[in-house]
Amino acid sequence: MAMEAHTLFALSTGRGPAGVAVVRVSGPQVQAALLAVFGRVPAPRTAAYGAFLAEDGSVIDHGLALFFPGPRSFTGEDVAEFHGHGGRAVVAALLARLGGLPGLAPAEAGAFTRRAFENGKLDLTAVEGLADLVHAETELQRRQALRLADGAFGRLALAWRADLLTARSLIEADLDFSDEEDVPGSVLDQGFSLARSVRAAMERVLDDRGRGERIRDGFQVVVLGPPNAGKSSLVNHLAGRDVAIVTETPGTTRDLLEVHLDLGGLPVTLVDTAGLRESEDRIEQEGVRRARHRAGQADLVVWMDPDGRPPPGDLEPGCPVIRVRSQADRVGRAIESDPNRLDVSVVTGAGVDVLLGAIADTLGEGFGEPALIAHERQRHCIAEAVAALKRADDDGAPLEVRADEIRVALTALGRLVGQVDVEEVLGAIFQAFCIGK
Ligand SMILES: Nc1nc2c(ncn2[C@@H]2O[C@H](COP(=O)(O)OP(=O)(O)OP(=O)(O)O)[C@@H](O)[C@H]2O)c(=O)[nH]1
Ligand SMILES: [Mg+2]
Repeated sequence: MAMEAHTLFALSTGRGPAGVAVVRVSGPQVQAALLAVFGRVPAPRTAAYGAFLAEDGSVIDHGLALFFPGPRSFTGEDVAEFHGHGGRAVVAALLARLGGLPGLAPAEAGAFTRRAFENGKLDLTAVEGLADLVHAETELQRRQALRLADGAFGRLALAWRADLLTARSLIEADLDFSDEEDVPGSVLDQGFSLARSVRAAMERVLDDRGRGERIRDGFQVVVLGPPNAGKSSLVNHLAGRDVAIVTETPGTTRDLLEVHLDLGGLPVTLVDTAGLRESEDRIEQEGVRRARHRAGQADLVVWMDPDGRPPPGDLEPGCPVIRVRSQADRVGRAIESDPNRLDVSVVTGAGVDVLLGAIADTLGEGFGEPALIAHERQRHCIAEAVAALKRADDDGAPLEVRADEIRVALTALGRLVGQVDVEEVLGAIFQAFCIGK
């Protein structure tokens, strides 16, 4: 006899103190837990008000209880929610009470979502979307994660899968009957042309310039320039707080300093760097080395120079560069105007909005809409399927081999939605969750 799964419980809202805290319970002992703590099982999916009772019958708190009978619940099992006051002692008492009930155990991070996945409520891409949604910080991240969590990718994968199954059965029909005269050769063609159209659809999804991963992980914007250009001053200004030390001494910044910004929905990591110059100082040399290295990984470089000079020729970041003449408020400098350069002063604030607009425009080109692929794992599965379908299309290869490549593509799709080979990826995916989700 299989051991019955534990009934899990956890605080699902953030650590208090807070106005309200939600404690979620999932598993076979949910009704028993409601009876013990709440004195009754509320009508399904309807909030009921009452007392949460300690073991000795004293009142822990007053609040709402809800009952979601499985399988129509988040996890697919019976689920209860207790909405109480979000004080730490209230939550601790309620959790202790649940922990004292037979068959109940505290949930690990992601345990509820894992059950939802195991009970077929979510495919693996939706699980990843849900993790992203919990962590989403900007509008674009939220929209992208929501689409994934809603199963948009999973549904597409299932449609591809259905088409590939049809393609395979058409091709295998031809294999089985190839001795007979009356099977029209076009069945084979139909099969391969269906597989080709699935491959084309997959290639369109892959061809997104890594947009989804970018939206999820954020863009790297690296601020570079000679010492004293005002790089740290700009980073502080944009961050709205004193992240970096600013002094009139050139060579102040040595370490890379990062701040996270939300630029009109685009998640941006802004990196302050050491001023680029030849130096005898070992620490400064290392700072300059790190600055150059980071520039090589940037999505965008903001090059600042108070004299409006362009970046040195040996700096080729391989990404767009926005040129800024910094400290534009300082008078008495004859600077030639240059349409490819923005004048910015953090003292007066002049030009800052234009700079922000330019950063958002450069990064945001083609980023108006979220992409479907947001995880390297997803990209890998689809790329594998595409590669197999390419091999399937090689009409020099034996038919059996070509049909088998379609099976390989189907396996890759199965891996994408979590129908095959899940164990190896599950740990990594559920680690991204917090307790109570
Ligand atoms: N007038 C004026 N002064 C500025 C402006 N931005 C920065 N400064 C001054 O320029 C000096 C250098 O500023 P930082 O922000 O430390 O320059 P940095 O590029 O980070 O310098 P390093 O870290 O040494 O490479 C400081 O004295 C700032 O107050 C500006 O827009 N206008
Ligand atoms: Mg600095």
